[in-house]
Amino acid sequence: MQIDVLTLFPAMFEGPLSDSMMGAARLRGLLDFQAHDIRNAAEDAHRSVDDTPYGGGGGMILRVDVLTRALETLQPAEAPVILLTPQGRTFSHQIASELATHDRLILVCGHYEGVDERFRHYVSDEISIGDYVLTGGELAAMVVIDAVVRLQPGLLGAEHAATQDSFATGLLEGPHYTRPREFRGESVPDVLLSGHHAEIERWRRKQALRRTWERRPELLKTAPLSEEDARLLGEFAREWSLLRLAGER
Ligand code: 6GU
Repeated sequence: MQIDVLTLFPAMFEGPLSDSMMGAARLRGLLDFQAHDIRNAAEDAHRSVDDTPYGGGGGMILRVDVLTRALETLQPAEAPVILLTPQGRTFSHQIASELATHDRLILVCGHYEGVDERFRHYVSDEISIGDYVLTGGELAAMVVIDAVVRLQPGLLGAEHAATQDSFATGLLEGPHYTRPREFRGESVPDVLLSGHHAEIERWRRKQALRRTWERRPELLKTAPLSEEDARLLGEFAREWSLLRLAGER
């Protein structure tokens, strides 16, 4: 997959996209990443990319002529152009899966107070990574890139296929354990040491349901659930109301 980013701060991407899984994806040819400096598209002597807003008010606005010139150095390209902005649709696993189906993405990082409104006609999508304001779109772009690239076939081993992820299954994952078997008096649950694969799978499903029920109950409305799942949830609900009656919750 090819990902191009238009940014005023290309150096911000160096560490995050060279290390760990993103670095591995690039070495293995699963990610062809390039950051392009928007300032290279500036034309005046001062290489200015932004200006004060018409009508007054504070802050600086990225210029539409500079942004489109930067974009057109990458085009024509059959690729979605995604503007990172707190006004975009909120990023999710579903959006990551959708973006992962493209061969190429172009991400544009907004900065300062925002971009000239007329630039919106040149983008196909606008994404935010949550309801808080960052100083620029770069960190958001890196979040999107990480979530999309880790879905590329061949990056994760078959054992940790992305299909088992929280949000792919619609549930949070249950607890995980590794050595040591006992730590400061706390042991690993016996079932995990039993070698009974079917029982372990049943236990894991139950734990995932419990954790989701406790922490993100709204996910249960849309997660695909079996009859056995529904029965387990009924069990938790009864347990919980008993605890409440006993004044423990
Ligand atoms: Cl995409 N950009 C900025 N500046 N702030 C954000 C964001 C994006 N997503 C959440 N906050």
